[in-house]
Amino acid sequence: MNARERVKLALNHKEADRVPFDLGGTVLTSINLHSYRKLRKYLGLPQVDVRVMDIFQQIAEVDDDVRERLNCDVRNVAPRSSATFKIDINSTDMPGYDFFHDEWNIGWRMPKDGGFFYDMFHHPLAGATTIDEIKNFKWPNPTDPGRFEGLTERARHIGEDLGELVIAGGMAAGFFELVCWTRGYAEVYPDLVNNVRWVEYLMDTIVDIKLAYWEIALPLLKGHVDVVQEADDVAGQFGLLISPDTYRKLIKPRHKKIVDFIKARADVKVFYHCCGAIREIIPDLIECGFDIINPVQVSAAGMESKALKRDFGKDIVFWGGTVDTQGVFTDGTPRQVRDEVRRRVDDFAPGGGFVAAAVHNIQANVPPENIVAMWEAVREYGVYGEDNAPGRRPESYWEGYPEAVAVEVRAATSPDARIAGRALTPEEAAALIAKTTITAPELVQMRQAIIDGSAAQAVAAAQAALDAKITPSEIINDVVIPAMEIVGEKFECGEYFLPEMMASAIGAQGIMKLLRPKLTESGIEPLATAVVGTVKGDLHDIGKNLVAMMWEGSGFNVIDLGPNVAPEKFVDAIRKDGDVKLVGLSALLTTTMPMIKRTIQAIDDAGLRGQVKIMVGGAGVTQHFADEIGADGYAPDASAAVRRAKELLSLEA
Ligand code: B1M
Repeated sequence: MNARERVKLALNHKEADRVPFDLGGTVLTSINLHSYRKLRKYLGLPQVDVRVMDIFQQIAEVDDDVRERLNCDVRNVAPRSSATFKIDINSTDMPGYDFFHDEWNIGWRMPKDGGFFYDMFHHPLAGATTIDEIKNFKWPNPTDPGRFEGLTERARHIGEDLGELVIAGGMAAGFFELVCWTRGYAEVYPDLVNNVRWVEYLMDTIVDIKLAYWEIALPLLKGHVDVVQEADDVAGQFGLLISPDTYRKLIKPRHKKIVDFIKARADVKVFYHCCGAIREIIPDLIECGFDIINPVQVSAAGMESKALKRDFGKDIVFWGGTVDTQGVFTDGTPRQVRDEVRRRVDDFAPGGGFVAAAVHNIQANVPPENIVAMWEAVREYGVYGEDNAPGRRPESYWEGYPEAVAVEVRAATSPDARIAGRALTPEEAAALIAKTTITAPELVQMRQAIIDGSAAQAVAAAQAALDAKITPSEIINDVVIPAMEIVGEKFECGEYFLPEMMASAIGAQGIMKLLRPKLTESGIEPLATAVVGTVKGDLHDIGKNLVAMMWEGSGFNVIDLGPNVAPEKFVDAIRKDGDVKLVGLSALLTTTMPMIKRTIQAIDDAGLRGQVKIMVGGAGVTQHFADEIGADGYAPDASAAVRRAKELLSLEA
């Protein structure tokens, strides 16, 4: 049986000779350049000029010698770049960074010092308000002939000469990802609440570009390609980023359109990549026609492997999920990695429907011995056979196996999980409203506008309240803060998601901006001054922004240093303001979590530790981690971050 036959059996929910293994088969199951070099050395293979598979993510094209050694079963066929566009990296004009603009005019940069990836710094449609701006935007040409050069021949070679499974990537990322990248996350999420027509127009424009590409590519690939790859991140660590309703109304119909379009033109399976806690929409993904999900982030809420297989294993293939990359893969011993893989193989592999791969690209901090331990364990425990196969092990097989892998499995079973969210009951909502005592119509209107995420109306109502001689402190204490508490409750119980919360926070921020000069005039102080940022090397800023907005909406003066903030910048900011009482450090990557500790150390070394309380958070951060590194507080989400900040500073909650 060759590799292609093996994977095809798995994709058809049948057991082959063994579980197929993927490393480097897609841009989402590959390996960071640094860890790849280390892996080659560990395997005793000669150092080579490592080719970059994806410049943005700085991942390696896995060479044939590694593929042979690790018996990789999948290979990617990707379009070439357009004949009229070439990436031009500029290393001089942005101090501290290499940067370039891609063919969507999205700006990407990578820190020269200690950077592992390129990340976005420019969103070309940020600030756009009209549909004409979308129409007149210079979109890439999906039918540029350069893209299709040699596509058929390369796919044929992989499938027929090499006998490996052929997976085709598209001309760009997923449609919703491109919406986020061209517009900017900070604007897209609120758009989903109060600029829906505009954002739908943008979605459709991008879907059409993608389909125009597939219209030409699929006839060229037909008969040679087995899987087509799509991706759109719509989930975080503890739940979906957008509500299931928003997914169903705005994203799902377009996903279905793309899948139908592809399947009408080629007999392929469609692979869907979405990080995080997606359990709630797996039935929707199945309805859309997706056949495969990746990366199966088993450390996210509700993504427990056994339950996923039990509930969805007949209808969807799990491609990934073999080892928790937020915990055991980086922090564990090879023995722990083997134990984790053994458990995941036993959960996912019975009856086929499983392609073993790490959760997402292997990051720069994963030791090579753990990568090899993962592979060995897949080979050892993933053999299908009569007696000792996954799902058919005798009792004795599990003797001596640890009850649970010693390394913490993060959110999967966490009480912070926000899956299966529910709306506040009318009684709960009424009880929250009853806590506020306002009656003036401007204030009642303002409260409602904040809760509904109607920023312009909220600010207009605040202006009307000022005109009616209502004082700024009444507006803040009786309306803004209680309204944001209600928003926080709705978020925590799972009624509100990122878009609703951001839209509300924008309203609250707008009011605070309006009131700030008046507060200064009347000598009214903010609750406290806070400095917040995502630590150096980490460019995830959606969660940090939300925390900053919620703090601001709750009466704090917030100095937001942005993403990728070096320890000394935090120190400078604390010194410069002189009145900072709270420092917020956010990190989402296991590679950058140690930077939180270094930042705390820098604040300590500068003699400022006694002056501030330090709160930490982010997808992989836990209370346990916070305690270990000596932070004063941790919060799992932005709403809890407000409560925790007030507790830390002994302010009235
Ligand atoms: Co990335 N990413 N990403 N990513 N990304 C994660 C974090 C990942 C868990 C996905 C996965 O494994 N499947 C993974 C990390 C794995 C690991 O650490 N081992 C990962 C990876 C690997 C990467 C890259 C390395 C990909 C690659 O290989 N190149 C790359 C690195 C970029 C970099 O930082 N240098 C990368 C890039 C990106 C995008 C650019 C595409 C995008 C970020 C866009 C942006 O932020 N501007 C992105 C996204 C969107 C995600 C996921 C899908 C979602 C993160 C998010 O925005 N959540 C994420 C999956 C996941 O989280 N499981 C993933 C929504 C947000 C509201 O939640 O940020 O958790 P969160 O914030 C919450 C709480 O955590 C808390 O409150 C917030 C609001 O409730 N909180 C705090 C946050 N900070 C706090 C601070 C506090 C208190 C609470 O006190 C101060």
